[in-house]
Amino acid sequence: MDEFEYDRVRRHQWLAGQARADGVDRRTLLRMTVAAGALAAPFATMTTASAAPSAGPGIVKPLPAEWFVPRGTNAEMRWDAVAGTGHHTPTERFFVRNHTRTPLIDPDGWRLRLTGSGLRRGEVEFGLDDLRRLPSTRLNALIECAGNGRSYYTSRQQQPVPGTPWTLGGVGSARWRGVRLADLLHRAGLRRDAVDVLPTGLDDEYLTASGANLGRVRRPLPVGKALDDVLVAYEMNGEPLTPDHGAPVRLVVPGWVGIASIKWLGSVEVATEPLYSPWNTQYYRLFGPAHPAGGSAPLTRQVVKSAFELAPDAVLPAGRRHRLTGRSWSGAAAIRQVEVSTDGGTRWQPARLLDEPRPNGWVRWSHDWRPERPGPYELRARATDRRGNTQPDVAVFNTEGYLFDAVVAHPVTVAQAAS
Ligand SMILES: Nc1nc2c(c(=O)[nH]1)N[C@H]1C(S)=C(S)[C@@H](COP(=O)(O)O)O[C@H]1N2
Ligand SMILES: [Mo]
Repeated sequence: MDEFEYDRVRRHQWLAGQARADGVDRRTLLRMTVAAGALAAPFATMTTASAAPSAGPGIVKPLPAEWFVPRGTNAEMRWDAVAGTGHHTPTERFFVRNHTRTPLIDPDGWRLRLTGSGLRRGEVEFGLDDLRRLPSTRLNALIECAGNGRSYYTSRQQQPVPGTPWTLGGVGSARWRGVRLADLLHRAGLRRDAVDVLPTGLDDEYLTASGANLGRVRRPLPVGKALDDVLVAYEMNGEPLTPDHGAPVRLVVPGWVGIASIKWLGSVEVATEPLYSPWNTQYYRLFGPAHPAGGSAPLTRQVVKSAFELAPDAVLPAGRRHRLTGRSWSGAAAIRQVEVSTDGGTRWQPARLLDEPRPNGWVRWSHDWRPERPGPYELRARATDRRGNTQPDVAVFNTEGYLFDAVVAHPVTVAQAAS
């Protein structure tokens, strides 16, 4: 079943009253259902709520200013800090996105509980040793926040949006190791008519800015994706997971928006009816004039993006050759080509790709540039993936500022070379 078909079936189940909304106001949803009709994804509520401001960062690892930009409870990776660091993002420099704060979980007492109507023999538990004894799988995958690039809706397109104002550093790549979620589900006795799984984190319950308690961070996944390539990971870049990135165990959902990759995994409910949480109803859908009245379907795959490994407003001496480097990625397919413009978007030249393009990963690239005249410049990079998705000049607006995919102008200053 493809994602579209899946969503259709789910919607049908919802309309037939066979779904369960968890922490979502059912009356509101039903009203929207009637208003939106059966074709639009009908169960979303309109909202402009954004994350509560943080009391403190709640992040365990050090966040030196050369590596990170602090963003409330989150930390954004600085692109100039990862030039030359290899294909994957070193764990110490990996961005952090926390709804509340990083919990410290005792790995010895930790259990993963599988529960729900979608299991044949009832609840099953796994400890960390149980997971480590099962056959393991390695996987390269990016984690990228759905809001990565959000600030450009406001700064480049004059379309103000609430939420964490990420530039392009809400993304990282890592080598993960763990057990396929498919293996755990099959061991636990997955029923053939199960449709959704709901992974839940062990971090604190999430309070919105207006004080509503949305409960623990959790977001349903269709069984189709869960059985395909989702990993229950206990290792990142060859080491046990660190606290900020989900220790002892997190989900890794390749290609999808970061919220799918639940950290500090505590339980997975498996159900024969569609499941809902605020994270696939009022958040992580597209709302706005270009989208269906009740909001888009829940977000799945990430879009195409490119970033230069340069500080904003970097200063480069004139009359010298500079090797500009950067990375491009897509949630839908491997990258096919990357073009660079150094003249404000008039002429484009192909960048040199430094990695074999693969799905679920980024390609590093370089472009040599020798600016002669001092002054301000704007550098642009534009990628296209193997499905033909390319970066537009303008991203389609949505009220929460998700999935920004447009080409980003990177300002630099070319300075008179010292003689
Ligand atoms: N339990 C839990 N899982 C979570 C989150 C969270 O706050 N709590 N944040 C999600 C979001 S929005 C993103 S983008 C990724 C970020 O993963 P990272 O902090 O390892 O970079 O984790 C996801 N998993
Ligand atoms: Mo995110």
